[in-house]
Amino acid sequence: MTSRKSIIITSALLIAAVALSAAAFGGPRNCCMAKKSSGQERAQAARSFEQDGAQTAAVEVTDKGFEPSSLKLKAGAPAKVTITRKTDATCAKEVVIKEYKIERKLPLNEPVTVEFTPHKGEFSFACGMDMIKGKLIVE
Ligand SMILES: [Cu+2]
Repeated sequence: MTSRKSIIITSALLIAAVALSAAAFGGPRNCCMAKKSSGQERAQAARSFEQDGAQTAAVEVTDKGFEPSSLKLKAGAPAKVTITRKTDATCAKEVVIKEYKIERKLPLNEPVTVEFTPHKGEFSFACGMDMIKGKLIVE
């Protein structure tokens, strides 16, 4: 093999490797496949009340998904749920609560507070692609 040929082969291999890794890690559709169900087992309830009767809860987006992944709220009282995205490692860069028609972008490390008055039932909140999920339990 001449050295010229091996240079050509080496650069062809490099280009192929770059293209492959771009395909594997590039698409936002791939980003939360691996994280899909993690965080679900760690369901904890988080609830507190402000003096004016509004209930507040805080959720973080970590590499495990939404933490806690389950929130308990009281039906009929205004709720303020603050979501802070702490990681770039998942695709949960926005939060969607379909039942309450809420869709908000989650800038990194910036608390975003959504307000709604929950009614009784169980509702999900999720990333924009409905892959990383959490649960609202309203009693
Ligand atoms: Cu997603």
